[in-house]
Amino acid sequence: KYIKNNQLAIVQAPFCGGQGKSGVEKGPKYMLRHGLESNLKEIGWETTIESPLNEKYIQEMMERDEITDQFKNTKRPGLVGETTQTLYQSIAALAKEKKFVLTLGGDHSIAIGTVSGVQEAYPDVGLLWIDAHADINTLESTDSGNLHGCPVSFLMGLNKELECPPSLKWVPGSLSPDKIVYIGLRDVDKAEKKIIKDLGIKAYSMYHVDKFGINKVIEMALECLHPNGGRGPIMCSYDVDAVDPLFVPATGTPVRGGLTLREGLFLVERLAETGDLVALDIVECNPELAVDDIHVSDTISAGCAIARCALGETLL
Ligand code: HAR
Ligand code: MN
Ligand code: MN
Ligand code: MN
Repeated sequence: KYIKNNQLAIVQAPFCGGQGKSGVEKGPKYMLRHGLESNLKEIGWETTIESPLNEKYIQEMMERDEITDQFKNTKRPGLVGETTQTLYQSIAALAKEKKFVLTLGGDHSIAIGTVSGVQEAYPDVGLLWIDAHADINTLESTDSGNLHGCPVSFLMGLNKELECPPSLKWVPGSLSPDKIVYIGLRDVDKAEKKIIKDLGIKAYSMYHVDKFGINKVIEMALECLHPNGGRGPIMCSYDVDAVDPLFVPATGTPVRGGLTLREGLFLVERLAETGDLVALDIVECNPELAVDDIHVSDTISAGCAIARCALGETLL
């Protein structure tokens, strides 16, 4: 009921500036080369490919050095701020046109732009963050200085009272703590645990997946986002490292003990079933970190399967 005429915008976000390993910017190209667009057409979507970050920009990005672009401990805030603002503007427009927005990353810092854009079209959107990591470090709490570990703190406006790099001041930061739910967590920093606890954010770690099973976990998560059996728009920001590295080896920060591939796909199959999913990010596929071709194809086919299942592909 939110999406008009099965319109799907596939947004390429080939960005690696939120972390230190190159190769993650190749995610969109690999997923498209795997046949993602035609597979989505086969299940009924009218697709367009959007590339808001043009070639020249990407070239400049790769050449930007992190010595001049840093703010306290954080790396490349200028680059991350500009890139996410560009994505934000493009995605806000697409979502307002009532298109489903599928964004292919790129590292997870791009979610600063994607979620802010989707929120502009759907102010009450509920966000499911599927990840091994909580990505909620603030400018003060981040140890690594990598902004892909911080997008949720920007989306929630947690850096507003801190001294903030000018490039990231555009972020509305209006996501409230009861409009996000985590699933898949298993590598959360001490400072992040405190933020999650203090703000009362709902989080289902791998402990909860083991304890309740994935079906119960997704039902509880959906209930958190739109309580009392209510309905409303849902966005999913899916970091492929939520799935166990057995199935998704080519990613920047793999953590063992993750979701099985079926659990990872079931989550998005269930989201598709609600009919309320309006946007999806798939991030952190890094084909250059694969040690062999099997690792590349495992990772890329998992990323594509997540997209297809979220967009309604069924087993039967
Ligand atoms: N918590 C760590 C940091 O802030 C590592 C998190 C980044 N890794 C990710 N994000 N892939 O999901 O640096
Ligand atoms: Mn992440
Ligand atoms: Mn992660
Ligand atoms: Mn192997």
